[in-house]
Amino acid sequence: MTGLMQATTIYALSTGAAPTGVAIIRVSGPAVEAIFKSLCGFVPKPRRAALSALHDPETKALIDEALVLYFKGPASFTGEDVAEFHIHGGRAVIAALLETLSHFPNCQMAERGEFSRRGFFNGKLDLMEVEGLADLIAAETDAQRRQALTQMQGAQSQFFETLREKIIHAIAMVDSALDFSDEADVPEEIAGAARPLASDLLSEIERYLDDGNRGEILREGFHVVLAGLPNAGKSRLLNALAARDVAIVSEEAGTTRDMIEVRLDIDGVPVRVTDTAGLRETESLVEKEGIRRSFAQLEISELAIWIIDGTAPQLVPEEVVERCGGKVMTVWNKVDVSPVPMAFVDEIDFKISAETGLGLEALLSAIGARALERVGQGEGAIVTRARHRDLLELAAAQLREFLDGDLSDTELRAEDLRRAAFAIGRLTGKVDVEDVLDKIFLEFCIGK
Ligand SMILES: Nc1nc2c(ncn2[C@@H]2O[C@H](COP(=O)(O)OP(=O)(O)OP(=O)(O)O)[C@@H](O)[C@H]2O)c(=O)[nH]1
Ligand SMILES: [Mg+2]
Repeated sequence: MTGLMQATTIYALSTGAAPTGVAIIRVSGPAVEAIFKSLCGFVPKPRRAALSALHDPETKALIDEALVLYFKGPASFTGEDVAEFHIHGGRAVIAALLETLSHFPNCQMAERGEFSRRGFFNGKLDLMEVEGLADLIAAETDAQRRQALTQMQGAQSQFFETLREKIIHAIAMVDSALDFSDEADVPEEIAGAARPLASDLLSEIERYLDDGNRGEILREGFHVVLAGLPNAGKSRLLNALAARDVAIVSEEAGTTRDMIEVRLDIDGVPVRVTDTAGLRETESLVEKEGIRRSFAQLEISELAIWIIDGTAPQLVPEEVVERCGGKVMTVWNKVDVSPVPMAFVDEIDFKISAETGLGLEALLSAIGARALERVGQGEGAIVTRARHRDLLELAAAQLREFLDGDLSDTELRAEDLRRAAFAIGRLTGKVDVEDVLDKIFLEFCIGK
């Protein structure tokens, strides 16, 4: 596969949608030096910026004046020869250079994530690092940026590599027992010596897994659901939190049916707030479906905010308490027209007016505090995706099999450990991973 890929040279626009002040077109592959010679008339010194006119090799017409950079392989992002053309970011300029590049033999437009994919195959970055890079590009808040950067720099990869080496060490211990297979009890004793090691490894993995999903929640955003009876002011509150008009607000009960989500950045922590359909008995099939979805959202949320309509107050329904347990926060709305009566004072966490903005700041910082407590500032999470969790769980299950298994069957026990090592190896891509590659690299936009 690598051989085939190296035969082609790929190119793509690596910067955002035109027009921009500067646009960067990146090229990777064996034709890079030939391209420099044709377009610039020379090959720039590696890693030295040079100013050059770019000429179409066929018509000799001037395309643009550019800053050109050469990264000679393997000291490049992809591990191959890489060129960067920093051109003026106008649509026609970009189109002209891309068109010119397409005329070079074996030169084609890169697919999504193809630069990173080549980097992976050439050993420039492992899968955890690739995912970290994808997350860094997607990061919207500071905590997300920090988490992604740590992963891209290989912090988790190192943990997993050490873990895998220790498992391999345990495998070697069990395998060596096979040499004594004709002597009574000796193999069992030798293989048994690997048990404390496996048990330590299991505890370590369990520690990584038992993190309240903070890394994954930080990637996706801490999920807050606004729920309440119709007309409580959920949509008004969503608009106030988003500081723009995202949801329809109306005095008609049953306005909202579809989930509406806004993403907030509260002191660097990403928070997703979902507005839902008001919960009530209804004959409308559409509204019923909306309510079913409201409950589903409430259940998967990290924080459920129950909004009480101050002008027609009712306590949190039993069903909501049962389904959401300790994650319900009760908010009295419309305090501008209905102050909280004594009977409700102890029942509510916050009083606000979504209309006038009263109390919103306190509510927002309480949401932020909950989110921060749950996900942290983007430091220290080992597991940041379901993929990591699944593989670690698989490895843990295999270690348990080993610990619970019959030691006299040495070959089977070695196989348990081998499977555990394989699962860990798949995290960084040390072992055969074809099936996950497409999924990971397709997350990228073109030019990454
Ligand atoms: N006075 C006052 N009115 C409010 C306040 N918040 C919302 N309202 C009004 O209450 C009515 C209902 O508001 P919505 O935000 O549409 O209520 P909802 O909870 O989204 O309702 P559904 O989508 O039908 O479930 C509208 O007429 C709002 O203007 C508030 O803090 N004070
Ligand atoms: Mg609504």
